[in-house]
Amino acid sequence: MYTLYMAKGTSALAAHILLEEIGAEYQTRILSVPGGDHQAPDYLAVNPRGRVPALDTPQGVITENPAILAYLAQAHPEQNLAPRDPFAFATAQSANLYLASTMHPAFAHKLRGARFADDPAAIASMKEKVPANILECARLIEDHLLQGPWVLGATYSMCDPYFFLVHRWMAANDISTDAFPRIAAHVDAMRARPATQAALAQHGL
Ligand SMILES: N[C@@H](CCC(=O)N[C@@H](CS)C(=O)NCC(=O)O)C(=O)O
Repeated sequence: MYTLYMAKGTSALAAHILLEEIGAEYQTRILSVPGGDHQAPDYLAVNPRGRVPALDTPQGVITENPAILAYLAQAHPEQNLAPRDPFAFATAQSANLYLASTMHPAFAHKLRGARFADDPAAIASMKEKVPANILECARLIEDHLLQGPWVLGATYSMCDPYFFLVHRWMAANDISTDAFPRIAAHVDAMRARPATQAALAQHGL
């Protein structure tokens, strides 16, 4: 039995979709980020980083989206959600880590500028730059990372639930998927899957 610590509408959606895809036994603990639940002592005891998601597993807690996704894929090898060849696995990790280390932080500058600067003008300037940075990330994903129809090509993998967040980060910055046919087709293919639908429903989306 897994426990997914999540907040609705956040990047926890990726692990949530993968749990549904696997058909794993899990429960959710729903936190409110605006309500500050992620900074409350009982949650900091689970994840001292004070972020969601966190996944409690029979071996302990895992944090960071790419680590959670890779763990779930490797803990359920029969589901074929991660390549076994080292180079192919590294390619999958490279795609997921691009989201974790570049696109998600670029998005975070919209709301979390105060983590990077104190000067209100600097914060405003960072915020202003977010749509351009998200657009640049989307272009790289369209042209280089999303092979189509799935991220890794013909086979659905641990990367797909994470890349489903891309269009949400784009939409939050008023960037349409119209000029991004691979991303648009990926969104449609993801939405057609019962696991995605089940997770979205639990996020009220
Ligand atoms: N690097 C972390 C980032 C997680 C993260 O920033 N989650 C957001 C929700 S999408 C969060 O907890 N935000 C609360 C905050 O930044 O205080 C990961 O990939 O898991």
